[in-house]
Amino acid sequence: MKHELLALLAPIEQQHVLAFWDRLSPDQQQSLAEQIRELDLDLVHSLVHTHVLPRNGPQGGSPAPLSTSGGVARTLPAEPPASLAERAVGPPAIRLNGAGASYPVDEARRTGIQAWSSGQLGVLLVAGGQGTRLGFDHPKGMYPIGPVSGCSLFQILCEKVLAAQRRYDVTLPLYIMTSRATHDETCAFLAQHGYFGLAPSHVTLFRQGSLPAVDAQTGRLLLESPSSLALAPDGHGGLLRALRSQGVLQDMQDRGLTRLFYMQVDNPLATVGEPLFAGWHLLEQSELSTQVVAKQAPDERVGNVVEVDGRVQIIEYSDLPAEAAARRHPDGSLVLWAGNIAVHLFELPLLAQFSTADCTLPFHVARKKVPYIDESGYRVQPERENACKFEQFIFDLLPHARRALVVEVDAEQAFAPLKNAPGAPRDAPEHVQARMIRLHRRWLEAAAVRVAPGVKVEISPLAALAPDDLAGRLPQNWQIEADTYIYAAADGSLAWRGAK
Ligand code: UD2
Repeated sequence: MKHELLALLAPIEQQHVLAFWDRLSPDQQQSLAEQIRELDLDLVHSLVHTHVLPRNGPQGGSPAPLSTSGGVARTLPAEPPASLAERAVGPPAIRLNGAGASYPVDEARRTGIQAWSSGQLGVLLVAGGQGTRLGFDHPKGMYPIGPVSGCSLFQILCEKVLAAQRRYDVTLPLYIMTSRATHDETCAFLAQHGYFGLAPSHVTLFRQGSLPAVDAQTGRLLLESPSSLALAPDGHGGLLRALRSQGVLQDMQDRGLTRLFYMQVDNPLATVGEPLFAGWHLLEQSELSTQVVAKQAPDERVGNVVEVDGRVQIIEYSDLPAEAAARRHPDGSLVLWAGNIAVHLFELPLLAQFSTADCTLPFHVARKKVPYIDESGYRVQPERENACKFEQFIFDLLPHARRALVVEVDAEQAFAPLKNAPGAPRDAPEHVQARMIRLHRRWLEAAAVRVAPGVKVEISPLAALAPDDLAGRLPQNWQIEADTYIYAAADGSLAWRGAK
């Protein structure tokens, strides 16, 4: 077996990963061999020669052709972000005040209700990220974010899908993309909780691919242990590869789906079932629609939805030069005003068109600290960014969509991402919970409920997916004096309790 592996690795000068082979047990040898065989070694070679070695001076080789499994995969063109930024302007969009809309709101609402009721819409939840910034040693979806209930992100988002199914009297198949890092625990967690009321046959968990981390200087594959490579999820753009390789696209087509509502696991305010976004998406015949929020500051850590040469693109916050981010109009508003909140509506044909083996999204390279095993077998915990990790971003499809609609939403209602550990200056659990409480307090006060200052309130999506679901169902002259979680009793009536 070692010779077979050497024959694979030597041509791309990566045979060092077998340095400890002779000391490994048969099981360890088998496991390392499987990891090596699963790698697209042409892709790895191309990534190293395109993105790693050229950065480190003249010895970097010429970019090897990117060919996967013998075929030649064409990388979709991607201009460097800094040069894109020079020509970037704010995208045409449907703004919160209705400006930019070519159709009246009530027509968009009617059309959106039809879309959600059509049986052709599925929901895609991306949950493959490693969530390292959160410091939570389980998949992020398991984080108990509910301010009073302690419900996990998975429970809140699954209940939104279930609530939308009930509202529109339809099945909304839910697809959850996991990764090698999150798959097993996520499967067990959802099964253990009965998929939070969803029919198991309508919930599909599928695993995205992994890509290896390489040494940022030499481009050599890093070993996480003597018998395993340092691997990481291949980015949410890995969705395209997984749709095909995991048979998910076929499953969606078999169920008659034609579009997908896409959201991230870290945003409990994702607007599942909200009709306007879907309505405008259909009326404008958009292939890839994106929700944005008006950025509050140039350096806000969200992708920048921009227009360049007439095409909508996203320049990630980490790639946007500060000068471009800070540009303002004479009225003081930001030129690059639109923050990507990673809520999209995809037409399935667009995903099918770009999930074939002959083209692939551009790769983004991130320099990270990745622990590794050195030549003598010791585990090194690096002090600095020693490695390159490779990711693809699904939003790089935007410039390839015939029509890419941008719709502004109110962050207070639609966006509260959980990114960082408690105590961080932004996007920590306390910030997410505060925004959830503010939103549900507003819903209750709009229904003439008085909520005492400082009291935490939380409403389960099964009790209300939107404020109008509360009308006529709350006690008259209700005054809430203590932390309260409002949920749906078994008979569908509203019930409430304090924190457990
Ligand atoms: C993401 C967006 C950013 C903005 C922000 C809003 C990217 C690159 N940037 O920033 O523009 O929209 O979110 O909150 O997306 N994921 C996978 N597989 C992967 C990597 C990520 O499923 O291989 C999921 C991950 O579970 C999470 C989401 O994608 O739900 C975002 O991933 P991230 O945390 O790496 O992206 P972030 O927060 O830097």
